[in-house]
Amino acid sequence: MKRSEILSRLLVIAGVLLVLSVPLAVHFYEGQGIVEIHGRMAESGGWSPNSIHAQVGVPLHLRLTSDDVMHGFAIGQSDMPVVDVAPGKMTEVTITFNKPGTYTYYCTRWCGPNHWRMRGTIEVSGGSSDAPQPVSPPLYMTLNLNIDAPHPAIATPTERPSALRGAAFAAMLSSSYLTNDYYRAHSPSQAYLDLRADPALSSLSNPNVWDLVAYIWQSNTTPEGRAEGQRLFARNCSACHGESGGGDGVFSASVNAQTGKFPANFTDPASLLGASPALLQGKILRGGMGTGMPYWGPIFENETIWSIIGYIYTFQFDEVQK
Ligand code: HEC
Ligand SMILES: [Cu+2]
Repeated sequence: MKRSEILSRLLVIAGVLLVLSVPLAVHFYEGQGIVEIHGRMAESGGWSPNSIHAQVGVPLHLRLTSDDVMHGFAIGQSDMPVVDVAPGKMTEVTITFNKPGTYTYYCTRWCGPNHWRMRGTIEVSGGSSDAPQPVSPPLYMTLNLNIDAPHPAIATPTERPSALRGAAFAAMLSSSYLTNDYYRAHSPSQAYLDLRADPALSSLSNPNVWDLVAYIWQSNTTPEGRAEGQRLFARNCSACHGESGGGDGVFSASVNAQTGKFPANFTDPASLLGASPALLQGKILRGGMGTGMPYWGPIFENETIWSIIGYIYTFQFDEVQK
C-alpha cells in the first residue's frame, strides 16, 4: 500500500469518527441534562421552559433564575428541598430521579393571586419498565362522588365535638365504625346519623354521639400526620383559606373578584361536616372547576393529602379537651 493511500484511509476513518462523535457529543450534553429555567409571574408566562426531559438515574442539573420577583422552586412528589429563585441570581440544583413518570415543578412563593399557576413538568423516562405500577383510581372516583355538588351537613352539633370526651364511650362503639374505609367514605354528619340510629348507643346524648364522631376521626389520623398537614396547609393553602381556616386568607378577595367564589370556610360546621374525607380528597386532587381552587394531584403524595385532610377537620373537632 502506498503512503498516500494509507493516509487517505486514515482520513476517512477520522472523518467517520468525527461524524459519529457529533451526535454523541449532543447526546452526552443532553445526558448531562443542564437546563436553565427562568421564573416569571404566571401573568407574564410562568416558568420558561415549562416542560423538560430527564432520564432515570441521570443527574439533572438545573440553573434557576427569576426575571421579575422572588419565586421558589420545588418538585412535587419528590423530596428535593425547596430553593429560592431570585432575580439577578443563578441558583443551581441537581436532582436524580429513580422512577420514570411525569413530575410537576411549581412555585412556592406567594408571588400573586395566580401564583399557583406557575407550574411546569419534567418527563422522566428510562429505568425499569418491566413492572408497570397498577394505579388504583382515587377514592372519590371509586365512590362516584359528585365533588362539585353542594354538600350541606345533614346535622350539626350544638357544641364543639371532642375526641377526648368521645374516647370515654369508645367501648360502646362497634369496631366497624373505626375502620379507615368507614372514616374516609362518610361525612361527619352522616356518621353522626349512623351512630344516632345505632341501638347500642341509644343511651348517649347527642353531644356525646358527636364526640364519638370526633373520636372516629382522631383514631384514623395521627398526631404526626396532623402536624404535617398543618405545616403544608400554612404554606400552600392559608393564603386563600386563612391561617385559621375561615376562608379569609390574603388572596380570598382577589379569588372572589376573579371567579365569584370564596375559598371554602372550614370553620363553618354546616359546610365541612357535610364533606367526607373522600370528597375533600377529590377537591384537593382535582381542584375546582373555574372556582380558583388549585389542583394538587401532581404536587402531593396520596398519604400527604390524607394528612392535610386530617388536619382540616381540626377546624371542627378538638383532639384534646378544651
Ligand atoms: C388560590 C386560592 C386557593 C388556594 C391556594 C387553595 N384553595 Fe382550596 N379552595 C379555594 C376556593 C375558591 C374554594 C371554593 C370553591 C371550590 O370548592 O372549588 C376552595 C375549596 C376547597 C375545598 C373544598 C371544600 C368543600 O367543602 O367542598 C378543599 C377541601 C380545599 N379547598 C382544600 C385546599 C387545600 C388543602 C389547599 C392547599 C393545599 C387549598 N385548598 C388551597 C381556593 C384555594
Ligand atoms: Cu412565584
